[in-house]
Amino acid sequence: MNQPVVLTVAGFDPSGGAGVLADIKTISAFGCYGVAAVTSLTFQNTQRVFGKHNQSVESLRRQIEPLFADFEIAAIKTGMLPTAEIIREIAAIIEKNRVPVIVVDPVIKSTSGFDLVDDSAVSAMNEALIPLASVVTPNVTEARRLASSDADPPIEVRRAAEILLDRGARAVLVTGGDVTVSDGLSTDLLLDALGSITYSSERIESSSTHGTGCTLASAIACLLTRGHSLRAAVPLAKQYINQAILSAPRLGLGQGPLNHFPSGFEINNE
Ligand code: PXL
Repeated sequence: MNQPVVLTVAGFDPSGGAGVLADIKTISAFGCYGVAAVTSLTFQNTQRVFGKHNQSVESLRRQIEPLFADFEIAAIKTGMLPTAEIIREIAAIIEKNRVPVIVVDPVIKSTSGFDLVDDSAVSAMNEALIPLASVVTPNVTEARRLASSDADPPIEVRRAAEILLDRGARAVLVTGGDVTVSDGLSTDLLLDALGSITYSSERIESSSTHGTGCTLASAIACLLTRGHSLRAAVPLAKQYINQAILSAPRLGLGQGPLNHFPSGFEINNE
C-alpha cells in the first residue's frame, strides 16, 4: 500500500483534541503515515489552556532532520509555530527540502483566547512562511490579524484573503462561518489564482469542536498528497469534519474532541 508520509509541525495538546495528536489521528484516518515535530508543549484540557513551554530552534531542527534523512516527505502541515525564530527555521527547512505540499494553518489563539504565539510570529508568518504555502487556512480572525494591523478598522474577509494571496501563497482558505452573512450556514472562502469559490454547509451547533482547524488543515494536506485538486479537497475535508463533529465522543467538560474515525466516511484514496 502506498502511504504518503505527512509531517505535522505543531504544538502538543495533552488532551488530544488539537495539535499533533489531532493531526496524527487525521493523517491516519486518510490512509497516510504521520510523523510529527513538536514546536511547543502546551498545558491544557478541553476547558482551557494553562500555559506553554516552547521548544528551541535547535530542538525543532533535531526532531525534523532525521525524518528528512529517512523518509520521502510528501506534505508538511504546520500548526502552532510560537516564535519568529521557529517560523524562520521551518521556512528554511522547506526551502532546503522541496516538499511538494505545504499546508499552513496560521494558529494564533486557542478557542478559549489564550495567545499560543508571540506577537513577532505574525510578521514572520507573513514574510517567511505564507510565501511558501500551497494553501494557508486561517479562520476569519487569523486572516484579519495577518492581513491588517489592529489599529485599522476590521477589513473585509475577501480583502484579507487577497492580501495573503498577494504575499505569495498559492491559495487561501478562510474558514469560520461569517464570510457571508447567512443564518444557519457555515461558509468558507477559497481564493486562488483562478479566482474565488465559497463552500457552504449547514452550521452544526456543538461543543465538540476542539481542534477543528488542525483537523481540517491535516485532512487537506492528505487529500492533496493523494492527487486531489484543492477545489476537490476542501469539500471532502469539510464533509469529514462534519462527520467527526456529529459523531464526537462527548469527552471532557469544555470544548470536546472530535471523532477522527467516523464510520461511513469513505475516502477515495487514489
Ligand atoms: O486549534 C488551535 C490549536 C492549535 N494547536 C494547539 C492548540 C490549539 C488550541 O488550543 O493547543 C497545540
